[in-house]
Amino acid sequence: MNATAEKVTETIDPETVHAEYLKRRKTQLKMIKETPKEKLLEMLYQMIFARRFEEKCAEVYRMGKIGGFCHLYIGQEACGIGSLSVLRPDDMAIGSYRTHVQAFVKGIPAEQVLAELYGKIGGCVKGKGGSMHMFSAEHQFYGGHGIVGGQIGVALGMAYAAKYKGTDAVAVCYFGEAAANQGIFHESANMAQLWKIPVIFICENNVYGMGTSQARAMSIKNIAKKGDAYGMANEFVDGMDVMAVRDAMQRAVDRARKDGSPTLLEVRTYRYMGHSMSDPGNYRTRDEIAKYQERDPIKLFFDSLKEAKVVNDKDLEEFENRAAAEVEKCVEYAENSPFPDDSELLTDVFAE
Ligand SMILES: Cc1ncc(C[n+]2csc(CCOP(=O)(O)OP(=O)(O)O)c2C)c(N)n1
Repeated sequence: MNATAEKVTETIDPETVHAEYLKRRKTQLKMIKETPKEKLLEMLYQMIFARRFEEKCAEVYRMGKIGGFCHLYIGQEACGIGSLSVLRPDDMAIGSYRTHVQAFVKGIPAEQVLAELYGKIGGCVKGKGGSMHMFSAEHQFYGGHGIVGGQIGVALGMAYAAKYKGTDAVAVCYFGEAAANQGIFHESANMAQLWKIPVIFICENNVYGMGTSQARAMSIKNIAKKGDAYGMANEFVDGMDVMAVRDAMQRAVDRARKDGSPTLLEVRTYRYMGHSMSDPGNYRTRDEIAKYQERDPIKLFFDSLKEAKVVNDKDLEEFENRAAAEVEKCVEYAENSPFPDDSELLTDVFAE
């Protein structure tokens, strides 16, 4: 764990996190200079596309096109995109029910993610899983899990399998801060460190569970420190800074590939929307949301790239137009895909 992380985690206050961000701005610009331009542009585009995709999900959900639960990732883009940016295609990822973005960044075609939300046969699991259950073995994306923390033990098994087979692939596991209170987190952390299992635990601390703030539900503020209880490498990460997420993730991946050592990253972020589409959000104020939005991850990244002369305003406009057009293509695909046939009810239930 680094020393600055310790200081930042003492508060959830976005102003303090921002002050730390300004202090490491020079390092961030240096990192930008050292990263291939195509990678930077890809990440910026993915963040913009992710935002437009999720906004579209909200829109079509309200129109009654999507049934069941729907949890959006708006505000958290830097976490999924920064972390997945350092993975190889054979590395594995798994998450909670808030994983539309991780699913398509890991390689599942975005139109299949939207069709899955629509419950259509063209969805990545033929419309049988819906918003919470994106999955593709081909793209090494293992869900989509509705049980809070349930994916943590599965991630441990996935990473163990990679080690057992003698590959140097790693598994990354996303979960919310509320899931870090679950027993499965502690049992998995203990075993991961004891057996040197190449898993990277990414706790996406978006400040709230369903409607309960971390402060009301957890006896400590510093989730990264929970790794200390198991002797596990851990870091606090500014989750609104995509380069900081990428940087911390690179360290975690290097550690895991070298000798299987696991890492716990606490990525401090914020969700702009309700917990799910049915959450009116009465537990927080508009002012609070606005305060976090001042550190919008897309804006922060664009400003840095602009300062480093990697992009300009025209590029941004072009990305926005391209993202809007691609999202429309996803809608067209989902709308035109049929609902599954009744005969599909009995397939994919048990392994053959
Ligand atoms: C074992 C279990 N308990 C309770 C629930 C109900 N539930 C669904 S989401 C949620 C809050 C989880 O918050 P967090 O882990 O911080 O993730 P976030 O939704 O903020 O991404 C709860 C309590 C559940 N799905 N599973």
